[in-house]
Amino acid sequence: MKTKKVTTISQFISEQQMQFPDATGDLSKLFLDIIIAAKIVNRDIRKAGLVDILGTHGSINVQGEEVKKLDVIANEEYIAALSLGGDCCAILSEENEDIIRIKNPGSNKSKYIIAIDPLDGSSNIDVNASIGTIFSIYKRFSDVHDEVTMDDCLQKGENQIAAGYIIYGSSTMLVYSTGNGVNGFTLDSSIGEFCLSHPNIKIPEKGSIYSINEGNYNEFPDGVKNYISYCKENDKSTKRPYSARYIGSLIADFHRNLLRGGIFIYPPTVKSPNGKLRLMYECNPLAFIAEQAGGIASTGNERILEIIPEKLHQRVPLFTGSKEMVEQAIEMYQSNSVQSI
Ligand code: P6P
Repeated sequence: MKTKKVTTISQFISEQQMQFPDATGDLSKLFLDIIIAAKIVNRDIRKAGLVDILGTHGSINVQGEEVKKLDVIANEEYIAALSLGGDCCAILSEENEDIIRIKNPGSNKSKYIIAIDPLDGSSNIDVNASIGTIFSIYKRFSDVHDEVTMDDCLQKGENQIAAGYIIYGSSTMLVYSTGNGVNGFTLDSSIGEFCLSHPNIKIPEKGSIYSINEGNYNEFPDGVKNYISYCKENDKSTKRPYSARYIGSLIADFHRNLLRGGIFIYPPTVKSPNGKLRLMYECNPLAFIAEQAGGIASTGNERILEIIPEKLHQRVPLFTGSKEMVEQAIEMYQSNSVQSI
């Protein structure tokens, strides 16, 4: 029986690095720090129901110990791995109000900054739905001998050196891009390695899945309501009505659409005029991946990757997925985006 060649993510990263003779290897080492944390978080998630780390942060478990929410634990594990690795100088985390400047010897001389959502979809943790880690990597502007500045962290998405996510689903996958296409790696727990399983991912130009929380329908702008009606119309030539799929976990909805084709929309609503999703560690990394896979990511009015960030945790609306579907949705949104009551 012909044995299938297995390419581990470490082998893949070093092969990629060899294409850049002047590469120092720092980015590769940073990726390996992320991979270590991903394996640790995966281990904790897979046993979450057994070791009483579900539930709300601060509650006391049967042993009288304080229960930490899994997303708090994930945050601590990513910060620990990135700090110990010494390959990044600062972290912007969804779980921390301010920038985490890493002072370890070596770290403060690193040129890389990470923006991360350690465990997105936390409301799904206790019901065993897929959740994910999302990350972006930037290069600092300021001199490595100076303190990391806010400007170093508030960079627009098109400055990303790399971006990716880990989805803890029916299998655990790491999907990332360094600007040369998108590749997916599935964790083979029997050898403890992420192995190349989805080389050169391209999102289908058209799809027949739309993902949006229709519970907020009455708060949507008219243009979004019109697009939802369009998705539901009977038209065989465009494979409508589309299928509605909404897991309520951004990574799960995004990943399905990336592989199958589809559109994900978190639009502005009356209550949240900038939508709910965060620019720096949700929309920017996923926009980078979407574009590298041939898709689109927009606020409905502008390309996500061109937004100049103003705040670390700012929110933006998100329309992302298959090129033709997103273009159609944006056209309908812009032609009639009167905010309806
Ligand atoms: P809603 C999860 O809490 C999350 O941040 C994303 O993962 C998900 O796409 C979104 O919120 C779901 O929000 O308002 O539809 O429940």
